[in-house]
Amino acid sequence: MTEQEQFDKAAEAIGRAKHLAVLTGAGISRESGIHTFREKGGVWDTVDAEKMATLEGFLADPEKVWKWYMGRYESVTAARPNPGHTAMAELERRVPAFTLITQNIDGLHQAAGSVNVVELHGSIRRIRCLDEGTTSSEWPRPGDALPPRCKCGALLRPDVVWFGESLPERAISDAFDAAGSCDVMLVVGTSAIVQPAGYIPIEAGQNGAFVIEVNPEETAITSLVHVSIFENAGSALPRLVEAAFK
Ligand code: BJW
Repeated sequence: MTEQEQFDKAAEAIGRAKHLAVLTGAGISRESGIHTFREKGGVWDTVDAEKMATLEGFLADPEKVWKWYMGRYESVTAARPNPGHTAMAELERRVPAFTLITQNIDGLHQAAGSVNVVELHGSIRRIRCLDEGTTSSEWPRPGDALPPRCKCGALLRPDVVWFGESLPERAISDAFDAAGSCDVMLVVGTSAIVQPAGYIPIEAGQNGAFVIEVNPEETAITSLVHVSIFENAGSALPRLVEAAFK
């Protein structure tokens, strides 16, 4: 199939979808200025994931991990949604049933107007008490003592999912329910390396869904999807939505 044929097939499937599920990763926020993880110059090129994105790393040096997350919080809250995010919010308004599953912690889908968002890896816009599990959006202010502590005295942490930690139960069950019931799945801007998120499109495909991938590069699931659009999300997604509902 030519690139144009693949694009047309994807648009046709989206236009006909009764339940469309979308899985997004860091690539969809790249054009909002947020780094991806595993590309050259990505997050894991500059920091050690074992030290910064595991509970063990956090407990070994909570101040260092908090300082790093404070910087990331600042860049995420300064970022704005791009046309890729906006196109996903538009899809939600057009398709009869729609589930947006994201691995991103940046909140940019919600900022673009998406409502039904399943956050698999939590949100950098919330903090959580390590003991009580209670969450709040009261992020520490620049100059506050780090690490911040809960009123109960326990350490507070960013409400994100680190390596070796379970994903939020409700999010994982909503995501796999959608993979089991959607007729079309669109996978955008993820290497699909991290599990269990990377398995969601595979599950959808095994359940008979038509799986479309939008990514400038090949990924761990490219050989398993029905159609690949090798483009940036910010340019491909608005055109895809327009072509699907013309
Ligand atoms: C564009 C673009 C543009 C660029 N447009 N596209 C062996 C087998 C199976 C599992 C494991 C295993 N060994 C270990 C595990 C478990 C582990 C795992 O999967 N590890 C892998 C690295 C192998 N998973 C876990 O630990 C998970 N928990 C779990 O499994 O619990 C059960 C368990 C418990 C105990 C032991 C074992 C299992 C939790 C995973 C948590 C992931 N957390 C992070 C950090 C979040 C917080 C933070 O940000 O600070 O989540 S890691 C990071 O990766 C982040 C992301 O959400 C996640 C996925 O990354 P993503 O989005 O795919 O980004 P990239 O960079 O990989 O890809 C970007 C893509 O965009 C690229 O393809 C580009 O081409 C593309 N792109 N520009 C469109 N403009």
